[in-house]
Amino acid sequence: MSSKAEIESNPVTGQLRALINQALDRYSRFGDECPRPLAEAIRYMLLAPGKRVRPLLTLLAAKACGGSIDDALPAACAVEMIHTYTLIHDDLPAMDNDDFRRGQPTCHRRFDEATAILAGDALQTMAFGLIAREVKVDAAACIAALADAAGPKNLIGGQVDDLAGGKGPISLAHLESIHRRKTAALLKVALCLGGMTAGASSDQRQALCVFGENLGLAFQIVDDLLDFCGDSIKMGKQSGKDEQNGTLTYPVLLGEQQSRQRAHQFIDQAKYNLTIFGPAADPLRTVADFVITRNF
Ligand code: GRG
Repeated sequence: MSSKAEIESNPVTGQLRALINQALDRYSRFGDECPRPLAEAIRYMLLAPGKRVRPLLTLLAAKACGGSIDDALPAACAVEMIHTYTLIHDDLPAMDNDDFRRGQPTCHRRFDEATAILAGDALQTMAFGLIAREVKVDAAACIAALADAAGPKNLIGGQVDDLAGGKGPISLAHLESIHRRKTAALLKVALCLGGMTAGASSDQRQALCVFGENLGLAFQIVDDLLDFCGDSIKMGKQSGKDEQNGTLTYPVLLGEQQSRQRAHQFIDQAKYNLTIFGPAADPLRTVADFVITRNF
């Protein structure tokens, strides 16, 4: 499974993506209570054709732990809201200054900078409100886990170091530390939240966490490789931006072939981390295969 068509036509991931898209649509209807340009900007990016990898992971983790998709759906959508806010803010002129995202003009290009900043802010508060209102088990713990992953020690801190690019230390350890925080933390918490909504055992939660960490590290190497040598049209965003922005990446540090090898190592390790689930985790293994073979 490597292309958009394949992820959509796969019976498990295709159906769940449709469910996620419907729920995101439902959770972002505001009526007259939200100024129209803000509501439009939020829905413009949230409902744009993203891969929905993170919410899929939440739902599939819940299933692997014997839980229900319905119970996990609000947490899954909350993770996608946080992810979408980071994309909107990352694309701003003050950060990566990108023109295209998810196959369409970036939020600040389609609207304006102030609206894009505020749409990102709104998505963040919507995510936490959604969990508080809709998650039935351990909502406070879910909020804390998501706040940790998205906060200064992880996602935001990783972004700060990423923006420093070539000005920071140039070593594999530093690059990996950025990837752990900027990318892997959100994939990891997406999985953990699935486990939490399903009442998973501590062994199951631990397995999901390490799976998420390894999957996230592979995900970011593949993202670096796609930026280095991918097809802008398939990806729905401009390639070559990392070099333009002086971003420290795997292909710059290790070259293309070694980067690919490292991504494969992380995926192999990630699949090994799923052993305790047996066949119940097969759909998660499918997502791991998608992560390493994706071309968008
Ligand atoms: C602004 C606080 C803040 C953080 C930004 C998400 C991010 C951190 C930067 C975006 C650029 C980037 C390469 C981030 C790493 C995570 C990543 C690979 C995001 C893209 O995720 P996909 O490929 O996107 O899942 P879609 O559009 O498919 O959801």
